[in-house]
Amino acid sequence: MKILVTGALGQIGSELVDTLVNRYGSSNVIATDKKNGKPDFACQFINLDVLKNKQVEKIVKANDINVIYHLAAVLSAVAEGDPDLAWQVNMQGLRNILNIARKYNCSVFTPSSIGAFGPNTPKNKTPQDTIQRPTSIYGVTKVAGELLCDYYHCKYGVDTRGVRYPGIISNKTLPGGGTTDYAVEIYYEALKKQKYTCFLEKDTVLDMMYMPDAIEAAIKLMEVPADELVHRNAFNITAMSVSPQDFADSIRKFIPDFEIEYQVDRKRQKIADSWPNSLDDSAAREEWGWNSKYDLDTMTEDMLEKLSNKLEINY
Ligand code: NAD
Ligand code: AKB
Repeated sequence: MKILVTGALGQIGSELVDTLVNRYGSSNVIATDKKNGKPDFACQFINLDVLKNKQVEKIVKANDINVIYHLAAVLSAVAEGDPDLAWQVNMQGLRNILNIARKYNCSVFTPSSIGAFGPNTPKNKTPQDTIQRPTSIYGVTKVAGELLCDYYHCKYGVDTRGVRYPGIISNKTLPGGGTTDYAVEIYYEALKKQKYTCFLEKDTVLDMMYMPDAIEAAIKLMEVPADELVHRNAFNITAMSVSPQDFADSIRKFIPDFEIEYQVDRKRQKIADSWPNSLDDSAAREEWGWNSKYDLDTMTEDMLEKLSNKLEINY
């Protein structure tokens, strides 16, 4: 197996690459990103813009790539500020990857999001197959991406797979400009200042997940035999359904003086209000054995421990 990861310097990619390297060996993973970072990966890193078709093809061909984790994307808050960029990267970028996957017989993992749902989607226990009329440009690209992946599978036989990730919480790389970013910032600020000003309202409930579960989901889905999948693209997955107030209560179990206040950013609040409160992930559980390990408190304990080491702040 030779794996290419796009968008590898992002929140998810930076941790997925490490796990892929541990699992499949450093010579079998190539990490790429448009950004010029200083990656600490134990595998090869190449600068790659997924909009540059010929470059993508050159790398796939030269390295006999047969699995692509396509993570290059623009997230919801940034997308809303630049819808043209979001369309280019999230749609044209995906299309380029799918065309190359078709030509070189690669399987492709592409994450969708809770952002693929909209205000008239059932809010609680949102079903796997339901109304999808998102009102953000991010959501529009995510639904279209889900459909495009289905299309490439049905029409050309490309082995496309994907999950609808909820907000992901992690401690290695900061999130890239989404609506759920508060759920990461809150831990950094809890350690640095014992205080956080949240940009969403205190009772805005959204699905969330700790990074180790998110990585496990991607790899597990890509390893399952194809004939066991009915919903191959865009599986609902979740680990917890929580509000800013729930995060604050959980943090207070470890940092009793922690305080939270609210200064609502109307643009991100509007996006959050259009997303579900909780997903029904039974299709993922039934078809490929999806199960999360972390709940809110076990995640909080681990986040605070890891961040306290990273930031060298005791609590
Ligand atoms: P991120 O913003 O942290 O990282 C995206 C990476 O893509 C960045 O490193 C960026 O430099 C790169 N990129 C942007 N344009 C590019 C281009 N033209 N060519 C190559 N690279 C480019 O995003 P993430 O959080 O790691 O998300 C990865 C995927 O997971 C995305 O599809 C996102 O929609 C999805 N997702 C993420 C979350 C989450 O909470 N992090 C939740 C749901 C879905
Ligand atoms: C965002 O907020 O844009 C992402 C997501 C849930 O897709 N974290």
